[in-house]
Amino acid sequence: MGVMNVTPDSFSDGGENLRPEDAIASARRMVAEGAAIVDVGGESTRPGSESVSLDEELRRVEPVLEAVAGELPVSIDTSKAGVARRALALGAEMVNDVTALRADPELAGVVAEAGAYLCLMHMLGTPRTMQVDPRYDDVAAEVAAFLEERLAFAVGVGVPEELICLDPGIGFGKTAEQNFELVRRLDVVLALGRPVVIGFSRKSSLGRILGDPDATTGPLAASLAAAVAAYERGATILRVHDVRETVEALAVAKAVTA
Ligand code: HH2
Repeated sequence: MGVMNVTPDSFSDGGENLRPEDAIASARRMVAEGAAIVDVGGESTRPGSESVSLDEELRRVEPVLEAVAGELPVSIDTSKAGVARRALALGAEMVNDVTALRADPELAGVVAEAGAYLCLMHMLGTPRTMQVDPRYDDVAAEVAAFLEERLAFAVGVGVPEELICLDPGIGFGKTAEQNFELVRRLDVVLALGRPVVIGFSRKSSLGRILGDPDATTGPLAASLAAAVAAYERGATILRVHDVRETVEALAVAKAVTA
């Protein structure tokens, strides 16, 4: 899953694809490089970020979706029913909601009605507060229990279980140690029986383990190691910024495990 942030402020690529023509070219490049899906987002959820209005989010993503959603496999990274509805009408196939259907009461119905794929992600708190001293007794068990409940909720409102994937939400209310533990103990989330998404790409835990306690991003080589580690533990969807390099790394990991 290639990351396409049409935002001025995303934590690692903010501003890069704010012009629709740049975003459209990047989306096409990601698919050419081997992405199975491009995740288009118009709102940053980096630690400390404030939410944007529906109009602003639509203004950012609509021109990109109009150009590519009918042509490429697209997921819309949004928590807003209004954005999801427009994206699905333009041909997006999946809704990636970092709030796992908790933010907008209308989103579940929009996904169910469209027969779209759905990604449910774990987050502790909100982007504004989530990195303020996150605590768990057992991070893997608590994240899995949350995802199990959200999965049951989504199925209950009419989203077929076979269209749903689960994501422990790397960096969303977790310390670096908790993020690494979630990948180490991915079997706890995999036990829920759905495909697991991991988005470790460029995240600050990668910079921190390399020795910078104030890192806000992580380098490419560390991102590739995280993707391979997650793949080896059973993740089947890797959400990444650097598609070509990740496809190359995963090709080798796959050749070894096959
Ligand atoms: N991470 C980000 C955004 N959306 N969705 C899922 N399912 N999993 C993730 O790990 C995930 C996500 C944050 O990364 P990015 O999009 O690069 O940054 P920003 O939120 O600042 O736009």
